[in-house]
Amino acid sequence: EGVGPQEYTGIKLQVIEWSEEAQNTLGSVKELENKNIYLIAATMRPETMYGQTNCYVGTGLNYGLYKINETDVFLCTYRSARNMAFQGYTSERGVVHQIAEVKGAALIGTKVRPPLSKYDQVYVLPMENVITTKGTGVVTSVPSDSPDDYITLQDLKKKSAYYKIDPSWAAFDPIPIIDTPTYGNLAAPTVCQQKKINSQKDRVQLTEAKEIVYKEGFYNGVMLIGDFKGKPVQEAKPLVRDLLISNGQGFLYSE
Ligand code: A2H
Repeated sequence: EGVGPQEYTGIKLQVIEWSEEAQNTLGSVKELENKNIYLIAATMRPETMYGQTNCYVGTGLNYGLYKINETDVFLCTYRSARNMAFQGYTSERGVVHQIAEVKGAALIGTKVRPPLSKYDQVYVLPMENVITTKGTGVVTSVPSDSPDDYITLQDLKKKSAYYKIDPSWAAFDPIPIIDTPTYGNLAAPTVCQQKKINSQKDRVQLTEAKEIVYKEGFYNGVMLIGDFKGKPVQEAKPLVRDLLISNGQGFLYSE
């Protein structure tokens, strides 16, 4: 990718209820009892958090549960937990304390609370293109403004049996959160339809769609919802990031 460090916003999605498989492996771990456990997603678009409809993990990836302090546990990749420890988020700087390990596949169907979203509970679902070397390995899904998130959700709706999910977990509709002059208020679905993108395997077209939707949203988008409704996206972005941080629902994460 580019030169220099990437600045993400870490988003805390609190676990409300484990999937059956996660419950079987993590339910008996003493060190997790009475803790606030969060899946940590890394985003470049904090202003889109009003439109979260689900959360994605890679089924083949390994995740850890890391002790942050006496009350909080973060679920993310080891690589990102180590970065967080060196960025001062653990009680002891640079020290990574892994409580347990879990495969992405076991997390599918876990219910989490996405900060700022209209939906107060959403599900963890599988995405094929989650890479281990970027962010936390957890991607929060905003299908209104991310072509990857939208087309993956469409795949899951169409082929729920193949992806081994309950159809109700993928039944959350995209939320209009940003208005754009060229692609309306659901830019990602609109551009995916215009480009006839059929699945998350259409990587080349998806890369183009991502670029188009990103530029249009960032330079010409206006917030339709939330604390900074009516403001241009460029202005809202740092304001929403700061709001998430001051609420304790997010933090700066770089790599
Ligand atoms: B973005 P960059 Cl609305 N694997 O957040 C694959 N994708 C990952 C990832 C991983 N390990 N970690 C983070 N990401 C996604 C919101 C969003 C994002 C919108 C629109 C575009 C967009 C909601 N999903 O990203 O290459 C995360 O999704 C377009 C690239 O470091 C993160 O921001 O810029 C973005 O990719 C970071 O990718």
